[in-house]
Amino acid sequence: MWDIAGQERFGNMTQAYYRGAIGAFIVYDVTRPLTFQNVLKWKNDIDAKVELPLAWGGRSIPVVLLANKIDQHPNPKPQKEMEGFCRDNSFIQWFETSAKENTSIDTAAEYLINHIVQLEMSKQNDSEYEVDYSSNDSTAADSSTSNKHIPRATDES
Ligand SMILES: Nc1nc2c(ncn2[C@@H]2O[C@H](COP(=O)(O)OP(=O)(O)OP(=O)(O)O)[C@@H](O)[C@H]2O)c(=O)[nH]1
Ligand SMILES: [Mg+2]
Repeated sequence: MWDIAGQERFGNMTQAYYRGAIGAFIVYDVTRPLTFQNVLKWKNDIDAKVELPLAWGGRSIPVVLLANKIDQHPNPKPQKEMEGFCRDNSFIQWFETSAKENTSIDTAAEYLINHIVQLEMSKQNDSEYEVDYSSNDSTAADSSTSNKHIPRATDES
């Protein structure tokens, strides 16, 4: 699992993180409207640089949108607007979360994982392809790092 830093200066490095990914969260901060403006930049970046394995149809990877820090601020976007935004921009779902208060984090993770499992189950029977997880990683500089967790400052809190 990779946690990509949001700063623009990391923009050119994203391809290495995305390689082999089969799902993603895009997190914005409801207290900082500018971060919502960047959501589509990240979605387009993901869609341009990674797709599902051929055996799963090779389409865009599922992406869940998280409106984070609802402990500090109610999400200023009405539910209808968020639903429309997700439909228009191919997010599979969105959740209001608080990483601080552990609100809806598990729910969001389970939603994405369930979606991925459904994709895998629906594709594996009728496909002539075998899913080869290693192929997506074959050009990584060090394939042994492909599953590592990046410690975050917030892990301890
Ligand atoms: N109140 C509140 N604070 C939060 C929440 N989630 C994160 N924070 C705080 O927001 C700040 C930024 O959190 P990070 O996890 O570093 O955010 P990030 O998006 O990973 O930032 P970059 O990696 O620099 O792009 C930290 O001070 C966190 O403690 C939340 O749900 N509620
Ligand atoms: Mg971070």
